[in-house]
Amino acid sequence: MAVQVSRDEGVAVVTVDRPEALNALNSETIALLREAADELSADASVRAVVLTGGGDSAFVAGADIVEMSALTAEEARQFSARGQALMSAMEAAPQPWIAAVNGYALGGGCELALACDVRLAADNAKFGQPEIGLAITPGFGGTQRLSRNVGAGWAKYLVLSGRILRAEEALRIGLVQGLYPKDQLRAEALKLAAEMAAKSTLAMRYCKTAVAAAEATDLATGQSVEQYLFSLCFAGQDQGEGMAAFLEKRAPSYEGRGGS
Ligand code: CO8
Repeated sequence: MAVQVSRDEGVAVVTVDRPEALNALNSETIALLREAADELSADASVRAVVLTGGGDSAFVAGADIVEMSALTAEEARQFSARGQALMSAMEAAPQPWIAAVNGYALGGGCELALACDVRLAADNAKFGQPEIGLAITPGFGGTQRLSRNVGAGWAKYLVLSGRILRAEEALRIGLVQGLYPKDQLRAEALKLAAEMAAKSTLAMRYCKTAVAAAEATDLATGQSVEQYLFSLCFAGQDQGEGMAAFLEKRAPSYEGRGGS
């Protein structure tokens, strides 16, 4: 299977595994990833997700160029739409998604990492949107999410040149949030996932929604989204438990339930 999913103590690991094509995304892989994203979103026992690539040289080396080379314009639109829907499903997931970028994250691979909430990279990781070199634009949301993450200047630099960034440069411009020696990346991603998995699932979901509103709305609307989500935390049970645990100097035990 080109996509494997494992679950352990509230953390799921999703691995894209097509060693013959450096984990490139063909239609089948996109469908399997979408299936996995939908299943994990519906599984309340999964509280954080780590997404990575199989093997040790690639996260995902892009959309599959063999498959794309034969597409008609309408098929290309549908391919782009299915890829974009996958990225949106990951963003809308109730749990945090952490990309553990263990090698090439190019084209659709960089876009897949950008659809995750947080990106951690190995020191051998490489990032870029090389589509211009194939005479196409990015098509899985890269032109949109890249500027939102690193600003229009860096987005244009990458999209217009097709140049590839090393992991240290990706860290410097804020494309990734952490950089680790290759053999430590997985453990670090799992450690972050476990920390997030221990938080209130209710507050986690509201935090994701509130930060997403910053990109989708003006400041006043975003602040009112924040205000209502903040108040909703007080209608659930986790807020009382979180604050009591702090005051009683003990670890909290969350139920993740909203108020009735
Ligand atoms: N698609 C299909 N096969 C690939 C891909 C890919 N994206 N990347 C690598 N492969 C294959 C190679 O063809 C090769 O296969 P084979 O052994 O049969 O020749 C195998 O994987 C190993 O690759 P290399 O021998 O090239 O490995 P190197 O270590 O020499 O090079 C690179 C690694 C630099 C990553 C190189 O493989 C490369 O440049 N790959 C292509 C990167 C790229 O351009 N990605 C962007 C693709 S476009 C895209 O993602 C658009 C997304 C939006 C689509 C919207 C819908 C229309």
